Amino acid sequence: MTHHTSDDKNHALTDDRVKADERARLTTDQGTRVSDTDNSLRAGERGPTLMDDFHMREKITHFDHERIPERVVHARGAGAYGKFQVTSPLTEFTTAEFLTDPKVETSVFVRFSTVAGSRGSADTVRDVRGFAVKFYTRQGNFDLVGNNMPVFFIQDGIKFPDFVHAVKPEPNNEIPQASSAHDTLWDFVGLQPETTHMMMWMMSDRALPRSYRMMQGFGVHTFRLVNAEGKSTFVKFHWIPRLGTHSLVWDETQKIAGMDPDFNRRDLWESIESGDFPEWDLGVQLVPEVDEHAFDFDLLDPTKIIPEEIVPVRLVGRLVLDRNPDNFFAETEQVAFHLGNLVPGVDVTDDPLLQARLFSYLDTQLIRLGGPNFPQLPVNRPLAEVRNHQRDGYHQSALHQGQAAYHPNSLSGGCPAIAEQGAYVHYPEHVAGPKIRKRAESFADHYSQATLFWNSMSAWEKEHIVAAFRFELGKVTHLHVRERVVANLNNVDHDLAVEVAQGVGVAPPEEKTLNHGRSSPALSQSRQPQSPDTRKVAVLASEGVDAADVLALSGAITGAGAICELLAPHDGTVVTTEEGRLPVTKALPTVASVFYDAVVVPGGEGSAHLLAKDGKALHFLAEAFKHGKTVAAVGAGRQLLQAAHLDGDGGGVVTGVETSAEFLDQLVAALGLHRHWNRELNSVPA
Ligand code: HDD
Repeated sequence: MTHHTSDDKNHALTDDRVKADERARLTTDQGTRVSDTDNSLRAGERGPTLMDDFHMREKITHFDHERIPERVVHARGAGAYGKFQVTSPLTEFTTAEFLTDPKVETSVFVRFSTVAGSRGSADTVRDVRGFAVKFYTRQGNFDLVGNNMPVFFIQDGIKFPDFVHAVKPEPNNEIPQASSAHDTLWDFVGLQPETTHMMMWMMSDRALPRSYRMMQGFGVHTFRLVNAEGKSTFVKFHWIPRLGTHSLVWDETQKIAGMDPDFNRRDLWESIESGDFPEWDLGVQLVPEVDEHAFDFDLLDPTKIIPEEIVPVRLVGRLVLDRNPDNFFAETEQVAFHLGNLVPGVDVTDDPLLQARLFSYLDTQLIRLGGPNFPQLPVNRPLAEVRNHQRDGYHQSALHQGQAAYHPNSLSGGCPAIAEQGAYVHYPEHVAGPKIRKRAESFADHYSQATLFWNSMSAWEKEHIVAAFRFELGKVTHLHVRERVVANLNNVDHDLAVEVAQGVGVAPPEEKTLNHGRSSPALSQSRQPQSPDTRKVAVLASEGVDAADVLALSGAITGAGAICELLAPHDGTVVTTEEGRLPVTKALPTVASVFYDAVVVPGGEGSAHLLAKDGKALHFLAEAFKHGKTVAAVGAGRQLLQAAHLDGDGGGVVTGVETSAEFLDQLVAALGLHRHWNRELNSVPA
């Protein structure tokens, strides 16, 4: 892996950093030194506190004002800095320098998020994930504010407040937190069939990413690229993770939400700290303007994809995240994305969802960040020079010099002058039409692509989707709401509707609808790149573990790029068969199988004997098996599989008499598969 550093933005932030400094002395905000910050100033040891105590008043006042409104959606997130570099220049299509000059490394800040939960909610909930990228290009900031799903719930932004009110906790009791499994969401969904395609994605494993590093990103809308001749080409943006797109299991996500609500955030932070920099390819689907009407859906409809089999995804650039922020609030919380942050060569289309977004993002920052000067905040500040006549307002921190703050002027020598070169030019699209509140007829088909998605799923993905619908609708208390959703699903696929109906106790639809039979194989996660890279493997050990086994296992696991942790009933060290000692990475009571992708039990009679009586260890194995993970045991360690009733080889259960090369190869191969879906997972009582 090539190691980059996000130099440009990193360097530009140098003067903003307040470093911890041993020589520093405590002061007030005014710089006056303070010798006691533990006792307020009072009249006598047991007397009342005095107004004179400016230090106490300042300290408490600042504290009282430490909170800002959380984002109205995408409140919970995690971010990192990195670099983007174009690898296959798009010079033919755009003038944007960051997409055309392979020598240019563009600094970026990326924020991943969940949508519905509040700032303190859990990471691993069933939800869409935000994937917002701020490119600090030399031509100005460009924001690509996308999601990990390529379509959206609604076609027109005027519906966004309705949708968000429906999915957020219900207004009377603010229940449930960060969950779509409740009446108001499904009431809305049943009455608004344009949500159907997106709800298929939401009920799929895409809503449960294993890691932000293992998740695709999409610009969703059709955008435009504009070249030097002013010619426009439609474009869909894709982020494709080098590690493939992989997901957790529903049961696992619910447990993690309690045990480590920061699971995805921690994973991002730790991978960057340890130098396993997350990477994505930038992909584009390009459609010449003359082909605007060549599809059986409207390119302006954000509830539709362009199937990759029809317009292939060209890989054109690479994104690497290589630096964690210094301060969560200052950077990740105060970063402000906006679809209207465009640079020359990239433009928008008339997608009615996109158009509303162009209004919303700037507007929301004004209340969230308290005024119009938020672009001056370090994380938002462009690397490109900023010169204009915008002045004053809350939190203005620039010292604009000169007499004239208007254009045209002669008093400041006419400065800043209108740009003659490199200015943003809006694409001169011809528009005409009556003022009218009406959706185009070309937006009317809400089912064909929902069916396409369903048809493209493998058997296990279909099972997960049915289970998700059953869970979510099963939480809905109004029977008519369940019925309406099931009736709507009949428009997607009859078998799907019947299976969901059976699970949620409503009559299956009688009319057998026709499935068009088309599929887009690229949509299935079963076709994602597989690799053991950065997977986390637990090695279970106790006193008397076989040291040679542990050594061989950790060698093979780390050699394959995975992470190996030795877990024992207690922290510190464990005694090995050879009377040596091995350091324990973590004590079993502090962890759980759901934090790992695989579990291995090494040999050593003593260790196997102790663990076979340890409920936590047995549950660990059974639960890992239930979640489709690789479960392996060697030598005496195999006794544990028997004790956990998991004997039987194959399908990701790897056993060996000893840590032979063959056993280790099988283990690594199984690890690379991520999960083993051929198991009867529901029968495991864990
Ligand atoms: Fe949005 C935040 C993505 C539709 C209004 N949105 C927000 C974020 C992401 C998206 C990733 C978090 C940015 C961050 O990390 O700070 N939103 C999307 C996508 C959409 C979409 C991919 C559909 C294709 N959004 C959408 C609509 C509207 C909004 C239709 C309003 C009409 N979105 C907002 C917002 C937010 C926001 C209210 C909340 C906080 C913020 O902007 O900065 O303006």
